[in-house]
Amino acid sequence: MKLSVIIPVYNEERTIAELISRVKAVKLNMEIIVVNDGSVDGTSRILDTLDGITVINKKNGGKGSAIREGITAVTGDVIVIQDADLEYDPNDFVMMLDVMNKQAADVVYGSRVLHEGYEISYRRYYLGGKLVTWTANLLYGLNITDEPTCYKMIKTDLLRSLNLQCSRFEFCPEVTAKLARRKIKIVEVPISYFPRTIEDGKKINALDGFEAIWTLIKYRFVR
Ligand SMILES: Nc1nc2c(ncn2[C@@H]2O[C@H](COP(=O)(O)OP(=O)(O)OP(=O)(O)O)[C@@H](O)[C@H]2O)c(=O)[nH]1
Ligand SMILES: [Mg+2]
Repeated sequence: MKLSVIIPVYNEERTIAELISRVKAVKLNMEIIVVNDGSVDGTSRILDTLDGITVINKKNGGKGSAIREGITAVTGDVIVIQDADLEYDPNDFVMMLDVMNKQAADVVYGSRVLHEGYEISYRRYYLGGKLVTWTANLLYGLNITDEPTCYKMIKTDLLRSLNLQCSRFEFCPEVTAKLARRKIKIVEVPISYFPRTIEDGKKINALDGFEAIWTLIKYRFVR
């Protein structure tokens, strides 16, 4: 099985090179697709110097639009989303893929909450994540612990068939909602998490949290 790692990136000059070298260090059959979402800092220049990756340059449209563009270029059997920061540990791909194979699952989510010693950056992000997860469980009868996790590993054919419409951070709730509507099982595994601060470049905010909840409601009640 070949893993396709999609990395949406917008203005991450401080972390992109280190992140890509960490992903490359993972011993798996994989391809790395970096979607540069109209970065205006040094990101593009850094990407030009790196080899062994596929780079797609596009006009800025948000994380969801970047991922959708990335999906069209994938040649692997399984896709995982990797942010261009250092909040997650790509070594967790190995275990996630293993669980996917052993449990014959189509979808594996890495849960930060299930990991012992879960680190919290800001209380509001933690609570926001909890609220989004709780809403997803309530609306779709799920029983997951970390809906907004970046580490969503999904079979390529399945992810393509979801016909995603998202542009920004509503990627996560749209995927979860559409999987749940089809009654596709989401297997969760514990993953490590090293939260970054807003000064470090974290971009998501409270409005994105409300948009996530609205997206969950929309796909629950509207076709
Ligand atoms: N804000 C923003 N981020 C983008 C855009 N395009 C791609 N990204 C990338 O999306 C990723 C997530 O941004 P973060 O600010 O770390 O947000 P987060 O809280 O980790 O968000 P999630 O993991 O998506 O829940 C980063 O790798 C960004 O570089 C864009 O247009 N705007
Ligand atoms: Mg992040």
